[in-house]
Amino acid sequence: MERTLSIIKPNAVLDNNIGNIIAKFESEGLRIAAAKLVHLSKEKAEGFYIEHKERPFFGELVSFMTSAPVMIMALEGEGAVDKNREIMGATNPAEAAEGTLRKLYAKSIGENAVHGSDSQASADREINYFFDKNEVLARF
Ligand code: RTP
Ligand code: MG
Repeated sequence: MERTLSIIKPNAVLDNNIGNIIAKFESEGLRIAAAKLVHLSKEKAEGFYIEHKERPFFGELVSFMTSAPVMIMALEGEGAVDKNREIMGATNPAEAAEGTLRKLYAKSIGENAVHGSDSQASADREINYFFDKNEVLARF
């Protein structure tokens, strides 16, 4: 059984869409294995997005991700990494397919409602970055 990291970003939390987004994951067969609502520090957000450190949008990204609370989850299910990326849709909501979370809840390419790990290696790193081992539930 695969796991992936999902973050409901500040714009979707402020718009009161946490429940709608979780309902979509559950209806697609993903199960929540860990979850917390937190307000990220600048240091924690920078460390999470370290691979984008040299990108022109890095400052804007960190400032957005620390602007309000985020809901961080480990999602579990068959093919969880790819399934979550499919449910999210394209990074840019203008290119996201109908019915995807970004089509429904993103405001812009920056404020795009959700994050999802892009590979199993990223998922393992990202889940360990935010959760202690004993906070991620075994299959149930
Ligand atoms: P994510 O990591 O958040 O799941 O999104 P992603 O893989 O689809 O996109 P990625 O290339 O990893 O970019 C990370 C996040 O940076 C913001 N971004 N802003 N202003 C811009 O041109 C720009 N490009 C990317 C987005 O919030 C994106 O999700
Ligand atoms: Mg990414």
